Amino acid sequence: MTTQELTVQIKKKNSFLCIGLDVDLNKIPKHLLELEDPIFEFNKAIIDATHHLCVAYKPNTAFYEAYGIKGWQALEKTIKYLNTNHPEIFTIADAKRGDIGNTSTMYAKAFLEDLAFDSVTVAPYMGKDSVEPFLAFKNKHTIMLALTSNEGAFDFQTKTVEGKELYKQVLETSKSWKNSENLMYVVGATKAEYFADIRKIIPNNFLLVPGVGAQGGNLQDVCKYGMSENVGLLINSSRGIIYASTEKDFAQAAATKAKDLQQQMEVVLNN
Ligand code: NUP
Repeated sequence: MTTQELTVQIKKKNSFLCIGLDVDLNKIPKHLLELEDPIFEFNKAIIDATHHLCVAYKPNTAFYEAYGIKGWQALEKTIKYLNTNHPEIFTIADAKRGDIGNTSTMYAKAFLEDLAFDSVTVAPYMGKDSVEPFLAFKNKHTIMLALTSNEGAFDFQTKTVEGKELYKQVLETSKSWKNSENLMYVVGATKAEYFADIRKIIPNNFLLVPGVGAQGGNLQDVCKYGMSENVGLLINSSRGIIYASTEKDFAQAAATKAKDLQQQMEVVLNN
């Protein structure tokens, strides 16, 4: 999917919501555990109830890898279900990969070709030759960590290196990489005060913004400082939506939470 197509979807649905599919078997409704593939059944029910309210889904691969082969099969079924039934929805494999070049190529193949996600998250620590293999995939997107939502972001990312904060170095340097037009960046919703500075460096790239909901980030602040001409934001909530209820009404409860965020986004888009 191209970013233009993504923006069309955002305007059509009045939403730039990304729903995080972070399935934890200890948190899903108990009746699903009796089914053969509880992870997929949970995702399917959430997708069926919420797809009209969001433009993206983001399974974090940790929640699938933790369940071994069954988890990986559930991830594969989930992305196939999305690509078959909702091809207009942007998909993100939140895997935070990145390694020496030939290894990164294999990671990129795994997520962008074999599983056929639209995008994958990547860590920038190993530099240009670890990220460019991901960027080589046409009409796919590499979402690089810039300023993350967690407390540990202050350990390295905001430290000054050669007169500039490290996250700014990451943003600036990556702009010169081959196929950098395929880059998006992760910026945490909990760091709203940094968005204006970030937009000075990358005015138009899409930002994946986790941290709304369970981590306490503020949607309005993110929009005020982070929105670009083409909207340029995908705001993610995982636990805040998918675990709204642990009863049989869980999918409907998730839809209610998603609708609440979508309606706030609609107000922002119409102003
Ligand atoms: O900076 C980041 N913060 C973050 O929470 C980068 C991420 N990729 N995430 C992920 O977003 C996190 O691993 C989880 O999958 C999701 C946030 O989930 P929640 O706090 O909305 O439940």
